[in-house]
Amino acid sequence: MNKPNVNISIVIPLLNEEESLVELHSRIGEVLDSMSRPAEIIFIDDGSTDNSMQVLRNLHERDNRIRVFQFRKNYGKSAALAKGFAVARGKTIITMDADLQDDPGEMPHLMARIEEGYDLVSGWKKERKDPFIKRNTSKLFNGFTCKLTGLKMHDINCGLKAYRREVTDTINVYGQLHRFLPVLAQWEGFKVSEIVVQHHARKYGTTKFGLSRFTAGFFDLITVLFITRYTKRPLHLFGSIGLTAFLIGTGISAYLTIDRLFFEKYLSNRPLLWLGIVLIILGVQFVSIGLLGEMITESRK
Ligand SMILES: Nc1nc2c(ncn2[C@@H]2O[C@H](COP(=O)(O)OP(=O)(O)O)[C@@H](O)[C@H]2O)c(=O)[nH]1
Ligand SMILES: [Mg+2]
Repeated sequence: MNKPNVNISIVIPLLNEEESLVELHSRIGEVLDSMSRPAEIIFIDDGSTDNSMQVLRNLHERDNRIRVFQFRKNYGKSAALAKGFAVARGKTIITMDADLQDDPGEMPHLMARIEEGYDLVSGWKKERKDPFIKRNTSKLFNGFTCKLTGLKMHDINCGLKAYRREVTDTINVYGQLHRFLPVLAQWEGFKVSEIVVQHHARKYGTTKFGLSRFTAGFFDLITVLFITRYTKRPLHLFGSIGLTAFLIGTGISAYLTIDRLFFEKYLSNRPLLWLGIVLIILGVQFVSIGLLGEMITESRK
């Protein structure tokens, strides 16, 4: 099969967006025509239970730039993006939400920034058209993540992003890590930038991420911190927690031992004894986990 010469791959993960797809496709089509670059539009249907797949099939018949992939069941946005990245053939990959909240008209601006020499350009929904709670929790999340990771951005999880191919080939998106792609990219040494983009209110359908996004986001932040800071040296993290617990436990036990031996104080009614024992055991366990981590890292080299 001869490889088509594709310059831009647009990757769109979606779940139950039947009402938006036709309009989205025609808006993307208009913008692509004005950009006159060879492009492909990759839709990844992540186990939709509405008519999305039928709508995509119809679009595919009319436009040969479209490629459609379907998951048997819902695997999540990260898995869908990973699939899109794996099959994309373009030099630049642009991702976009399917719900018409992201504006395809921003694609030329993203491309311009990539051509300035950046590896990943992310949209910044400066004027966000989302409900109050979401706007503010998201602000908190962004501020917190930036503080912990050293990234200087306002809007980490915007669906609209452009990547140089090398970035998508390098970073590994799984679980719910799609929220942290700029963090992972920066960690790999890529140049990350952001531009202000237009954002629209949701026109059709409903949001797919409910309250669970908040707890999930928190755990993912821990994962990301762990991956970016400590995977290469797990003993540094587990070892320091373990050593601290062990030393405090030993201190408590030493104090109780002196009390018992020299001051005849009995230990049967002293809850502190338990704390000392627990801390020593925990300490040894943490150090052992760290050592196991080191062995796993070493054997994967
Ligand atoms: N692949 C995939 N896409 C999803 C999933 N949930 C949402 N999406 C898509 O991700 C984009 C953003 O989702 P949306 O519900 O609008 O989230 P919000 O804008 O943050 O409220 C839309 O294009 C959705 O269709 C999912 O489980 N899997
Ligand atoms: Mg949305």
